[in-house]
Amino acid sequence: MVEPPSGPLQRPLPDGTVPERVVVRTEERWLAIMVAMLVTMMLIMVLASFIGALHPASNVEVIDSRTLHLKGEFVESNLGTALEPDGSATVRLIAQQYDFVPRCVVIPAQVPVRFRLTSDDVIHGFLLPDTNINTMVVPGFVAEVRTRFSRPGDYVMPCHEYCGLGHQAMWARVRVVPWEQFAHRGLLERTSCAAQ
Ligand SMILES: [Cu+2]
Repeated sequence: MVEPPSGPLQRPLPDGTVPERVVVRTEERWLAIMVAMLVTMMLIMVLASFIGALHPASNVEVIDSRTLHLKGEFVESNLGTALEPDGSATVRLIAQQYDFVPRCVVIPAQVPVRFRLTSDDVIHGFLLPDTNINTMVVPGFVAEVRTRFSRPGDYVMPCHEYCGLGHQAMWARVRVVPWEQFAHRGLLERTSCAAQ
C-alpha cells in the first residue's frame, strides 16, 4: 500500500488548479510577446527619427522662433483674428512664458476657424475645453488646428504643457460672438479683446 505524501508540496493539487509549470510557461510566453512588442516599437521610433519622420503631430511647418516679432506671419500687427476672403477666420497666437499673445481673441460663431500658433521660448500646450482643439505649441514649428464654434460664449484656454514657474497662471480667453456682432467691430476690436 502506497503511503499518502506527507508534506503540503507533495500532495496532489485539487481539481481545477493549474500546475505551476503550466503557469510559468504561460507567463514566459507572454513576457516574450511583450518584450518583442516593446523592441518593435522602439525600432520603429529609432528608424523614424533616422529618416526624419518625427514631427509634432499637429502640423509640419517650420518657422524661425528667433525672428517671430521682427518679420513674417507672427509680427504683432498680424496677431489675433483675421477674416479670409472665403468667410472663414484665421487666429494667430504666440505662446510665451507665461502668456498667450493676444490674451483674448474674438471669433465669429458659425464659421470655419483656423488657429495658427507658435512659441518663441519653450514648449507650451493649447487647449479649448469642449472643443476638438488640443495641441502642443513647439518652438520652431507652427501648430495648426481647425474648428467651428456653434454658439457664442467665452472659452478659457489654458496652457497644458508645463512651461516653467508661472505655468499655472498661463491662461487666456477666446470670446465667440455672433457673426453680425463681429462684423461691426473695428479692426483692432476684432483682433483682440484683452482690454475689454
Ligand atoms: Cu505652460
